[in-house]
Amino acid sequence: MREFSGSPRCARIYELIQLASTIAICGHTSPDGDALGSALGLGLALKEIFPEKRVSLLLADDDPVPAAYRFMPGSDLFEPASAYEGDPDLFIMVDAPTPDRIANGRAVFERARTTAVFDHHPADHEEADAVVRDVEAAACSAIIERFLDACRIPLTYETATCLLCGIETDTGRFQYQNTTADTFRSAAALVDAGASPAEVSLNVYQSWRLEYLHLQAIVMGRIERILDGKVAYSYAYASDLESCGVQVDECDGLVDIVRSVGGVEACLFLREKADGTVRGNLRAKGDLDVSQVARKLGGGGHVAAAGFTFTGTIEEARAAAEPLLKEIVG
Ligand SMILES: [Mn+2]
Repeated sequence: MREFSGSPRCARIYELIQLASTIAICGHTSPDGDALGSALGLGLALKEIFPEKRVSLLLADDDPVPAAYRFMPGSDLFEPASAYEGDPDLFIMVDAPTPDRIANGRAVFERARTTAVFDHHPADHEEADAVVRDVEAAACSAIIERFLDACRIPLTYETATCLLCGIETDTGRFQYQNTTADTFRSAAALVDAGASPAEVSLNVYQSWRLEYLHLQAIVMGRIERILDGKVAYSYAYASDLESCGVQVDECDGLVDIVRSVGGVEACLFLREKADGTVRGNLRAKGDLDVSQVARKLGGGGHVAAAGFTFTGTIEEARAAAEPLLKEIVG
């Protein structure tokens, strides 16, 4: 066994990895760059260093990997958790606080002999045998980078690219309040290992489909300042996505457009879903805690970036969220 210089909780997960012959790794439902990047970065590294182990990369949902993230090396290795029939020796949940956030992955989590978590979301309870939770970390991918470093598992171009994508997307290209010197230290280690910030940016932020940009124009055209100008608000109907020819998994960046309004302290973006519910995204630009609002509406997330799903119309979701936002913006 190699010498271990990480924290005791990291050491415990490394021990579980060494003991396991079959390992399944899964990130949260409706995966973003960090959920996919964390799972891939960890999975590719473990496959490389433990070729004798069977390492499976699972998707919480039955949907394919969103197009923007298919450039990540190994993204074709993902399989839907619903199609995974084994009982893995170890299930590693990444970028998700509790198994209720990993949709179909939950059943595999429950069948697994041992379980571990790497995550940076707040959690009110823990369900795994070993947990590395750092709510100060900008991205789960940064936690994985530190874990691999502590385990002295060398980074390859492939692993580093996936982890850099996770960090770059969860920090909004190093623009959000979660970006710290430690974030740059992790990113620097990944770039040293061969990852290219230009390659990640080109694929994630400079490769929009024209259809998406036209939807973005509609959302921009609807932005208004509410609550005495302290909150920017906009929305998209399911029919807008349909008329523009945009897929749901392309819409993650729309909230950032609303967030970019000068002088606001927070923003709310609502997107009507085909199933009659509304997905709400909240962002804070300063010290406000928008996760409180999301939690009161049945959702959750980080202090500065949170979300919820509302049953009803866009107008009803706005009416429910506005008074809760008023409480925090004063
Ligand atoms: Mn994340």
